[in-house]
Order: sequence, then structure tokens, then C-alpha cells
Amino acid sequence: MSRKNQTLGEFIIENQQAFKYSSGELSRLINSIRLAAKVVNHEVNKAGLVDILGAAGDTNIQGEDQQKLDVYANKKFIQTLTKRNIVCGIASEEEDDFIAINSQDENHGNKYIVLIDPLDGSSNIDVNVSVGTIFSIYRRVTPVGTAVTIEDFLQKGSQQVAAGYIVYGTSTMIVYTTGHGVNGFTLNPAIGTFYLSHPNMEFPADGKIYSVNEGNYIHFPQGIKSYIKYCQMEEGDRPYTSRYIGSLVSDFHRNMIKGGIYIYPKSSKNYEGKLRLLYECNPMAFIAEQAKGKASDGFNRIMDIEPTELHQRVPFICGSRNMVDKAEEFMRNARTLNS
Ligand code: P6P
Repeated sequence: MSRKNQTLGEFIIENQQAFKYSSGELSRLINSIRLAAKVVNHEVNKAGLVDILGAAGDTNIQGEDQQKLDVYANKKFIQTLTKRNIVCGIASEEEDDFIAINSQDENHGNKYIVLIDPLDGSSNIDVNVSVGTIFSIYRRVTPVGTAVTIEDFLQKGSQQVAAGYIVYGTSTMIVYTTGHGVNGFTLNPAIGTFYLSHPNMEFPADGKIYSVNEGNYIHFPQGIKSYIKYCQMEEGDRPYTSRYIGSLVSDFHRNMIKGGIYIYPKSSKNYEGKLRLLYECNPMAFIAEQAKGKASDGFNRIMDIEPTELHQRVPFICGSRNMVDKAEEFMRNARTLNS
């Protein structure tokens, strides 16, 4: 249920009833992510002043230790989620192992875990290109009241209860799903409020944009090479346009609005691919499917992959479903030819 100019806070409350586990905990969890997003957004927007405020490792104008923004973002999300006693565990791209949160009443009463990529594409910060935060939320599978185990984190993407991203771009947006469609909220920085700006977001079934780092072309599997050549052929509505920002969240967001496909395949340089299953591919796949798009590793649905390691990587093809179908067709044909 949404209405024009609704704030994120109003939206969370009004849609809480629709969520089958609506105990209010998930609402509080999304609210804490909203708060952390505002804090990180403020710091990301100052990044251009690093020469004045001091680079990472120096002290900034306030005399505080200037931290790399991905380290800062990681700390802020973990602090916010921990202090508000909402989750029982957190995993992050910036942390080697998961973090068990001992709830104040020591019975680990909280039932949600969060996996985050606190600042994806952070290498773009220095060149003032947009970056993002990605989050994935599950219910724990081990008994409430005990400390979380790795089992709570190695769940299939199909078990997610919510997922979303924050894109720190020309404007800052939160885009998320709890399994009832995808909605986008834009921050009004003057008053620090997110407003519903993109209700019921959907991938167009087809698109004309393909996003892949063609600098790695010679290292790609044959099926991906053939699909890229297909995109570049003069036929029908092709050639398509190539757009690659080098920030997953930004490429995904543009493709969801305009129609397109994002590809990060395995290659002879990255044999398992580059993107992480648990806190990049699964949350983006959940959002894609809720927005009537598709997400695959080239052969299998991303959200059906059984995780084996916290930081495991997978090949990732995601976007308009007819485009992902076509890319998978090239992958299957190439496998048949090579078998
Ligand atoms: P490459 C950023 O490091 C990231 O994880 C994604 O956000 C982005 O799409 C990709 O890697 C860029 O990787 O190898 O093309 O520079």
C-alpha cells in the first residue's frame, strides 16, 4: 500500500501488517538501516573534501581519525544494528567472520540476521562516481536464545525476508523489498527524510542496455562472448548500448528503471566470478525477481544456490528477464558445443 509523498517511516508502519512475521522487529530493523544510511550518506558526500579534511589514516578537520569510507560505513552499520538490539548476528564484506550479537537480556532473543556490503564500488569514491550499500535480511534458523552459528548465514537466497540497497548518487535512495514488490525512497537532505519516489519498481521485460566490463572480454566463457557479440550486431532493435559504471548498485538501478542486463561472469581471471553470493548477488537477485526481472549464474537461479562459505563468489547475470533468458541461451549452447 503506497501513496504519493509517503515517507519511508509511514510506509514501513502502514505495510507492516502485510508482512507475515509482523512483530514490528523487521520494521525497527529497516528503520535502523534508514538511520545508518543517512549517517553514511553524510560522510560519502564529504568525500570530495578529503584533501581538506584529510585522507584515510590522517586526522580530519575535527581531529578525528579519518577512515576509509568503506571502513567507516561498515562501522556505522554494525554500530547502528548492534546498539538497537534488533539483530542476533551480522556478516559483512569488511569482516572475515560473522559477528554474534549478544542481546541485552543475554538470551539472544532477536530473530533476524543481516548480511551487508557496506560500501560497494568504494574505489569509485575518489573519482566522484556513485557507490552503494547492499543489505540482506534472514530469520535465524538456529534456536532463538542461543548464539548464532554459520548455519544462520549460509541460507539460500530464497529464504531472505527482506533485501535492499542504498545508492549514493546524484540523489540518495533506499530501494528495498520484503517480498511484496520493490519500492524506492529518495532522501530530501534538507530535512533528512526519505520520501516514496519510485513505487512498485519493475524491470521492463526487455531492454537495450548491457553492462559488462568488456576489458575482460578475452577471459570470458564462450557463451558470454557470443552474447556480447549478439548485443553488438546490427539486427532488429540491436545494437544495444553499453553502459558500465563499475558500481553494481548504480548499474542495477539504471537497468531496473530503463531495462537492461548486468553481467559479471566467471573468467580465467576470476574463476568463480567476482561478486559475493551472500551480500551482493542474493539481495540484488531478490530485488530483481520482486521487480519481475531475473538473476542467474548463467545456468541456475541465483536464489537457489546452496551457500558453502560466507564470502563465496558466483558468476552473476541479472536484469530484464528476456535479456537474461537470451544470455542463458548462449551459455547453454556454448556448453553443448563444448561438451
Ligand atoms: P570490475 C565493485 O568493486 C564491484 O564489486 C561492483 O560494484 C562492480 O560492478 C564490479 O565490482 C566492478 O568490477 O572488475 O569491472 O572493476
